[in-house]
Amino acid sequence: KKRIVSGVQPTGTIHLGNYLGAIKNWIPLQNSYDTFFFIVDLHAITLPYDTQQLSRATKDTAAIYLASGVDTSKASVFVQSHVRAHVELMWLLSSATPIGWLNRMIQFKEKSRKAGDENVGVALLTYPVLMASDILLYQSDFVPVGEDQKQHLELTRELAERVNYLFGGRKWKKLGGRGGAIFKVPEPLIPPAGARVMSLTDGLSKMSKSAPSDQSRINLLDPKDVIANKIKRCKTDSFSGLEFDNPDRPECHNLLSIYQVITDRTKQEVAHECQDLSWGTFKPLLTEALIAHLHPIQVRHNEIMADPAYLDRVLAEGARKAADIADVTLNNLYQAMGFLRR
Ligand code: AQP
Repeated sequence: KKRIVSGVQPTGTIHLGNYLGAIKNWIPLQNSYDTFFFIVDLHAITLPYDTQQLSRATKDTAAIYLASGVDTSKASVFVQSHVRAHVELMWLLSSATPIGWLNRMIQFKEKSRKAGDENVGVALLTYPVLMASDILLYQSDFVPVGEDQKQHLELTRELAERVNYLFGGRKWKKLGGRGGAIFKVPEPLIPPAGARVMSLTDGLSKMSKSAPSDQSRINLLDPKDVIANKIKRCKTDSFSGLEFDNPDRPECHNLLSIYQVITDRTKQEVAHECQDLSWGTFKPLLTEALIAHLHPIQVRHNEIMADPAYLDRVLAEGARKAADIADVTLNNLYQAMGFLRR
């Protein structure tokens, strides 16, 4: 079976962008792939954060995975920091990562500009190396991510090729030239719709956990009245009718795209249904569709959070399965890099 890994950071609350760009797409993949879905808590400390919140947000995120349909009889669900190989591999990979590759990363540039100099730790710069470790440890074939992670995934691919070139050679020869690179070079899986959900208050910025205004995003656990209020107040325009792909109407494209994905319909169907609608007619439709989709997830999330022993069991089992695979990759690399092994 081909393998898939993906994760979300337990920073703030999971929003519709994380859900449509990543989590929702995991569900059908579990049936045909060997899947590993983790909560990337080590990534959540790259900017100043609240230590009181981290473990709660980690559990919450795990419960959202399960409530969204991740099935533990098919997928392994675990917490990144529970599998030590992630950090260990990161150190080895750091030695093969040119610093210029990291300086080029758009997310680093944006986040460091916003955070201010004294809040920018080395970890914000080296974040993509940890992300590469997360992926390469599992010899993943595909990584389902939103559009914003494309550049980090490209770096992962380049790093895999570089390590295979630098350290894989001797091993390949020993294997009689049968292949057997240290890392598999993974491919991104970017959904055709929902890959870039935009802010409700500005159709040109991505919906994001760290945006200061909560009005800019739908959180997966927002109660019904909050969802209704956010949609009621979200930014629109004064054109008549509704349409996709008009560059002068980014908010319109975004809201129609959300409606399309949340109702599991094609772009053509939604374009046809909405072409003559006013905002006043469309907004209640969108609100209803969001509530109908998110409410059952919220109910399941609450049930899961009410049974912490169950969640602990799932995460322990997931970490055990993940560590078995991760340790093999890590040991291979130690060996290929010439370390004395015990
Ligand atoms: N707006 C988005 N549209 C589609 N996909 C998105 N993702 C994030 N935002 C959107 C996808 O969600 C997954 C997990 O993201 P993450 O938590 O690892 O980090 P992020 O991209 O930094 O998420 P945020 O919410 O935008 O946080 P901040 O505010 O810290 O930047 C990834 O697959 C991502 O592509």
